[in-house]
Amino acid sequence: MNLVAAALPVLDPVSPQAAAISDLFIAITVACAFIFAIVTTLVGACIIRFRSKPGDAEPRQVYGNTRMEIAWTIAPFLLLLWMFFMTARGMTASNPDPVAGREPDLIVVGHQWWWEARYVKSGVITANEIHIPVGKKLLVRLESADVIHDFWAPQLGPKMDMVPGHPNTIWLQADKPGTYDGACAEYCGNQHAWMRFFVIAESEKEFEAWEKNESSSARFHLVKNLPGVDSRIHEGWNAFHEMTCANCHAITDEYPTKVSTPLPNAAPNLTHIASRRTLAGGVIENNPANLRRWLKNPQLIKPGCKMPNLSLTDEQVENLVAYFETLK
Ligand code: HEC
Ligand SMILES: [Cu+2]
Repeated sequence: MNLVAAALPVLDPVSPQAAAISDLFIAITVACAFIFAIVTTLVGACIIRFRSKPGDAEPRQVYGNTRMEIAWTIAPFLLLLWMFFMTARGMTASNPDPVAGREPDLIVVGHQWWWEARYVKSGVITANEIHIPVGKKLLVRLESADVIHDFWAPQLGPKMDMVPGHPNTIWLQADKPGTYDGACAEYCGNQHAWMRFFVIAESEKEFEAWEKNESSSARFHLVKNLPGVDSRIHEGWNAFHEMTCANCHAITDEYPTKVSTPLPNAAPNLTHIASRRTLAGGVIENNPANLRRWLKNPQLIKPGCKMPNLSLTDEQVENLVAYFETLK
């Protein structure tokens, strides 16, 4: 199953929208394979049956066959008509119209080269990891902050363009719990290939727990008051808020901060950075060693990305890593 999903996700759909695409793909592939088999068999049979043998006279010359010509015009016409209706049906089933007037559950914004996910009701903002409750059909509004991107989680539904100034909507649903890969499907600049995301489908309960944690502010204020806590964490907090980081990234904590409203969204929200699996659109796993490498010089890891090399000292990097590791 997982091997199939990895090789050809279209064969392992987990939502009715993706199943519609999968069914269409299979039906048309089978029909085409059938035609291919008939044509190759007939050509093969003719090559053998009518090959020239020594002593053959000139074969009988045939100048047309009305019945056959009608047949080979009508048969492909009917076949194309069938494909047309199958495709039209698949298109409607894979991308049903949004209910008029319904607010989206989720807004996903494509940025060069990462994804911002905003949960409309709870106000949760996260990046590159979209949690959803299993079996629920969520209406997602797709926007872009810069150029045209394309949202695509192959096992969950169709591709949909994210066009600057022209939001599109899509239904997002997963009927089985799991982690589903997604990627940008429209070339959008040099790090397009590292614009990956996950959709994590979990039970209603797990989803609620996740959303509750995400909507809480950073836990630094708790940690700070514990006796014996690493002073690095405090220094890291200072570094984040005193340097330019907070102009692009938001971390909401219960400390008076210089973070302005609306929160800066030029870069991923870091309030719960330590709970995410990857960094920078999936380019590296999220662990302290990689976080260190990233902060030391993001341009080495994701050349051209919109986070400049800030030439941090080793000391500053260590402090920031210590602080970020508390942001669960
Ligand atoms: C000019 C805006 C800008 C500034 C300033 C900036 N960053 Fe970033 N940062 C980004 C962008 C954009 C990304 C996402 C890069 C990508 O995935 O392509 C990012 C990614 C990150 C990530 C990975 C986040 C994730 O979820 O993948 C961390 C951690 C991070 N920055 C920390 C910092 C720290 C610490 C500072 C200050 C020392 C800082 N950034 C300053 C723009 C900025
Ligand atoms: Cu893109």
